[in-house]
Amino acid sequence: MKTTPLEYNKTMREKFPKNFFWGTATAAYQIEGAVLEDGKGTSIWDTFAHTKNKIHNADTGDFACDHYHRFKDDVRLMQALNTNAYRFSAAWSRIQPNGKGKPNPKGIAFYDQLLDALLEAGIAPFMTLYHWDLPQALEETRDSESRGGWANRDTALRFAEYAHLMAQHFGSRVEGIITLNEPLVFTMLGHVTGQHAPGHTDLSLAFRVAHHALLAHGLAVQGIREACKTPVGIALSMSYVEPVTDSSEDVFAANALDALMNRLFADPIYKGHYPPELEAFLPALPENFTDDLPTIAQPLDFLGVNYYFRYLVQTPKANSTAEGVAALLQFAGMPVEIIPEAARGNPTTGFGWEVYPKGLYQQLEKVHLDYAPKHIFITENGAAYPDEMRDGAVHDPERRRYLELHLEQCALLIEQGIPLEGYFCWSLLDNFEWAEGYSQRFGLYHVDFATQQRTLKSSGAWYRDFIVGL
Ligand code: IFM
Repeated sequence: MKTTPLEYNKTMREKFPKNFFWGTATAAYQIEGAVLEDGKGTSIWDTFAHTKNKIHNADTGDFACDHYHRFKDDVRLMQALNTNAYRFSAAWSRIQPNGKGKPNPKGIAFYDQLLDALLEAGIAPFMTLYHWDLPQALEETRDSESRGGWANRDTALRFAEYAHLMAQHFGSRVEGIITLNEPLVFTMLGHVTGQHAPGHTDLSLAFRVAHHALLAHGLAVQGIREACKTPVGIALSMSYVEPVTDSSEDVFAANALDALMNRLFADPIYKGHYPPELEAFLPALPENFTDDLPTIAQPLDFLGVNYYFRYLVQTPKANSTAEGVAALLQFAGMPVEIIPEAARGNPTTGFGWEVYPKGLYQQLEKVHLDYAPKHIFITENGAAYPDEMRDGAVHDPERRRYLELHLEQCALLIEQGIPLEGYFCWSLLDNFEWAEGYSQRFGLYHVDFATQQRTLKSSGAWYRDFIVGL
């Protein structure tokens, strides 16, 4: 007899353990708004979003989802989804307006109240300390060679102080602390391609920035451990990288891209060295960088993986001029051509990203073999589609299917004994999608940004029912 979709979902749901964390994820600048309230300092994203021609439609996060004023209602929305966990980030410049010194009591009070609401609702909080909104004052603090922000080593030391104070104050009430979100993305888009804050386009900065982010992470882990016993991890963006053929050239190209996209941060953290494939870049690292490697390689309690899509690559067929990350590799004699998503024959999301659930399995299996993290969480997974409100409802079957297919891979990973212990859907709400402004909607709840009305999408209703095994 044929299994109905409902029966199929029930069987799949049963593969997840009882204590699995079912969550949603957000980030401060993308949802909070209130960018100048209660003593908050400006961040590089406040500055960047107000710079001409940087953001689609000149959108900014000034109001975003107004979560700063609506967080209690938003926690009720999480409860209505049956989630038992929530991943959010703290805005560093709410806590330390200039990135250093005494904490701002009103900034602390906001996250205290958010935690109260979450704990009262029975939702386990996972706090990310840095989701890209560096205090502007640190971007302007220069080293002896006039380098600011993450290119300045001092930023790593400031981050460690901030992490320590956050752990002292909030540590005992959160389930997990995530030091950095997707350092690769803020390194590359913020410093190489210039699409994200602070908007630099300097290939030579990339490895310096990456190293300081890694050092910031390592020092922060030490500081957090001094202050509390809460589990600590990091959230890394990872995409399975596959060669088009198994020719040695294509495999070489895939390894090079994998080293840059998946191992630039994970290798130093888990193995204490940079990926051997990236040797050509070692001269771009700060002098004496090897002295920092033991600090960077602090043992972690968990690894967070943000998975959205894969890369399909080959060695370039003709002499091509590459851009962004591919240009970095080409520069080091490792030419890689990424096959356009639309040419791969699989469905793509509204953002143009290939829907490739199997890559989630393949990448996590690889992570398990390469690094053996004690606990793994999918700290982000989700899809943007051009949702439309019709007669008061948003019907988004493609997002539902995306979630279903990726959760199916999670169930398979669990069956294989890979310690996957939580899934955080990106995102709770439609929100400010960085350079894309409000044009890309990732939420399980639709947000009407003019009225701030939230409406559960049909994918959200599916996730809600799946969580309780309906
Ligand atoms: O919105 C972002 C998030 O801030 C970081 N990870 C990817 C998401 C979708 O692009």
